[in-house]
Amino acid sequence: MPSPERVAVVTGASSGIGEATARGLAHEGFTLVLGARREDRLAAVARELGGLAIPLDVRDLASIETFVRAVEARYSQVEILINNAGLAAGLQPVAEGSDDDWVQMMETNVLGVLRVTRAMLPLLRHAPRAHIVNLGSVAGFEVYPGGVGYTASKHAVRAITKTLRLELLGEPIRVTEIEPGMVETEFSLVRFKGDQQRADTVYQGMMPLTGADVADCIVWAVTRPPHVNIDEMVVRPIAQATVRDVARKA
Ligand code: NDP
Ligand code: 8X3
Repeated sequence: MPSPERVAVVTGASSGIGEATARGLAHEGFTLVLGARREDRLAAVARELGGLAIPLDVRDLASIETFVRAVEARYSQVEILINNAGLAAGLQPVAEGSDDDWVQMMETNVLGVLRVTRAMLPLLRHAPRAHIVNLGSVAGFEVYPGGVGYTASKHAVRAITKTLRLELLGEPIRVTEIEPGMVETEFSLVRFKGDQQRADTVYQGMMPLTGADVADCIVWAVTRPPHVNIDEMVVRPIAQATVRDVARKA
């Protein structure tokens, strides 16, 4: 039976790593609050896992505020915040970069994490111990041609994570960044705007991580004893050494 005192909020829980993390946290007995834009998908996950689904667009401040008010109406404290909602849009060099793509990535991956964290902090501070987990990426410390909007946004997530760890020092709030390499989710389909064939080529001839592989790392980090802070965790498929070095079979 989930304890109402141990609430975990997962943004971007309608697919991929967020959905898998929600599943892992439910298994550990956390009470789930799940946010994302695709309400039908989110409701299905919440129904299956017994959590609360609340529509959330992390690009929209009013949506974040409504989301947090809905959490507050139900729970007095939140123990875990998983800042997972995020995306890549496009793969163009700077010279051909799309403003819309850059704005979408910055608003989602950077401002979204900042605004959700700011809005959730009072509830996290009400918990006897809390934990913020940010989904960074190997793109937070590596770069590749065409990836600038995404890599810049994930470099920013790294800065946000480190800043939070300094600002929350002395409080019982842990701060962790998970930095995955290639994970086969809807990530590439979103990046290539629905082009399934192009998305499939990203993982051709190699075995990528799954959302569940990354969720395992997240669940492990949040279930360490409260005095143990996993600062960051880099996790890649064995076939990937860097963002650009991937061993593929013909
Ligand atoms: P998915 O596309 O499968 O999932 C992304 C999730 O983010 C969806 O649930 C989506 O929900 C949500 N989301 C996107 N935009 C918004 C928004 N504006 N408001 C609320 N929710 C939003 O991809 P992944 O599971 O792979 O991605 C999850 C995180 O992991 C991202 O931060 C990504 O950058 C990171 N990551 C992914 C890697 C990979 O290779 N897949 C590697 C390293 C990091 P909805 O569309 O319903 O709103
Ligand atoms: C996703 C990994 O290599 O596509 O965060 O940037 S990569």
